[in-house]
Amino acid sequence: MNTLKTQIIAVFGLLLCATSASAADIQIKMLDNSPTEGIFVFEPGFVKANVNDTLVFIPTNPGHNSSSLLTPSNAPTWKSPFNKEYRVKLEKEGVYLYACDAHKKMGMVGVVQVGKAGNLEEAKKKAAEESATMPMNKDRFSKMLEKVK
Ligand SMILES: [Cu+2]
Repeated sequence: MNTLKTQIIAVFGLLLCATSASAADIQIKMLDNSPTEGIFVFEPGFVKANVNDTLVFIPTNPGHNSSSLLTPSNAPTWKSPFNKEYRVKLEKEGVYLYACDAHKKMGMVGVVQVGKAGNLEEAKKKAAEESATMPMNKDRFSKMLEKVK
């Protein structure tokens, strides 16, 4: 009987762990150069997250920041200081676009999908406007947005 009780308690414990699979920190490095993605990148550039996850921008190389270009309606915008670790909590569903203020023109941009991408068309429009001003890597936004499902 005692063994059964122990087993039941153990199963309950496991269930609790599984259902409270809680909000995650998602690290995004700010890099001068990536062997796979080229120069001036956020890595990973595309992130799929859950509501209440937190983006953590890591100043792996100096000279970068993170600044939102588009957030879902009623989600706050952000603008991080340069060369500082910076956290953005994702409390609303939708697509987020952001860039490094110093290197946006070089395509240092990123896309985050949180839950359902209700504002995808708006995001694509904004991304196309921004991409049109980039002399290089103007296909980065569209490649990332293709991953939004
Ligand atoms: Cu930068």
